[in-house]
Amino acid sequence: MADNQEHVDTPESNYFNNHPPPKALPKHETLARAFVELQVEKKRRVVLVTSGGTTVPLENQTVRFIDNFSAGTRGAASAERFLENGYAVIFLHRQFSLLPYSRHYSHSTNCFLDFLDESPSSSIVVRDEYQNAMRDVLRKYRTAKQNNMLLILPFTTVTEYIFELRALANIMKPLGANALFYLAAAVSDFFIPRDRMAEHKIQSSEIPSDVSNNNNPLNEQSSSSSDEVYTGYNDPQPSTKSKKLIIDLDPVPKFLHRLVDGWAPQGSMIVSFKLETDPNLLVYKARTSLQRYAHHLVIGNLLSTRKWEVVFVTPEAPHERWIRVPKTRRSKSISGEENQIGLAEGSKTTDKTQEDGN
Ligand code: PAZ
Repeated sequence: MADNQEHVDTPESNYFNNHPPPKALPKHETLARAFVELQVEKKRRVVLVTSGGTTVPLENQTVRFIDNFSAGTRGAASAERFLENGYAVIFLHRQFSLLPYSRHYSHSTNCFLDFLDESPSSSIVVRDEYQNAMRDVLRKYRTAKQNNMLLILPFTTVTEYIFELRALANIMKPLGANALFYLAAAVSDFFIPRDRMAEHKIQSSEIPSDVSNNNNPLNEQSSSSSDEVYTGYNDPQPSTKSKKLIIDLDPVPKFLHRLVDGWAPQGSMIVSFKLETDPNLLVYKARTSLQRYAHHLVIGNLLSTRKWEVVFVTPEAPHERWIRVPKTRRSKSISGEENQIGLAEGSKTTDKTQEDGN
């Protein structure tokens, strides 16, 4: 059986069998295969960094979708640290989220135009005060590109993400213990199965059946097959419709154990992230995840403090280790953006944090 085929009847295999693969997958696989072959030849370690949030479309021809929080800062910052530490990086990111290096000069808070000026001869130049910092970023970016150390691949939906993850893990098999998975993407836990998804834009008012026979939930609610309706209106009396949209989501099957038990190369290392908002839950959830999937490391973070502190939860003692950036070192980047803990950067910070008694 090919590694990317699922024949057993499990929630995971049903997911793959019931959803078409993303259109871009064959192209991404070709790029990834060539990239991995090169890294094997060069005996480099390769990390797959996932970054940004997945979407859950409400319609097949998608107008509306549910999104997951994540700007992609953690993933992009960590990718830079991995590159600086000799790793080749496959950067699987939510389309239009932050990218390694360019993140310093992009998005609304850091408009790249603010870094530029017009010289007396009308050429566009970088403003004097940003020259050093920008040169540094540019050199690192060029080095990564010229040495074929960085492969950037996008996803948008949760389904695309899962297909890409499986395919990339499979392509990374020849790397064996030289492969690392660093799963910082914020992946939705819920989705609408394809067979319950509206084809067209969900309507907020009833459409006469002679105009359209599409799957408007408002129309379907009055039909007898109400159990096939994935969205509907919360009013039992269609004549007094309250115009509420009820969305019925299924849990996304847990793919981490498939990654650990089958997709990932033997001997590879798997690091997952856990985001919570309730401080009382964070370590418990991170530990539970580690026990359930038996991978190597869960990095826990809270939404409100994620830029300054993370907790490493490991199977080995000390089991729980907090890494904090002391207040004095919460410097702003050249573009004014506050620094974010990346893996290598974070490890350094631990000692410093302990020295500072934080
Ligand atoms: O992308 P970002 O820097 O804004 O946020 C990073 C993060 C919080 C999404 C990441 O560190 C993380 O925890 N990812 C896993 C989220 C989850 O529990 O699914």
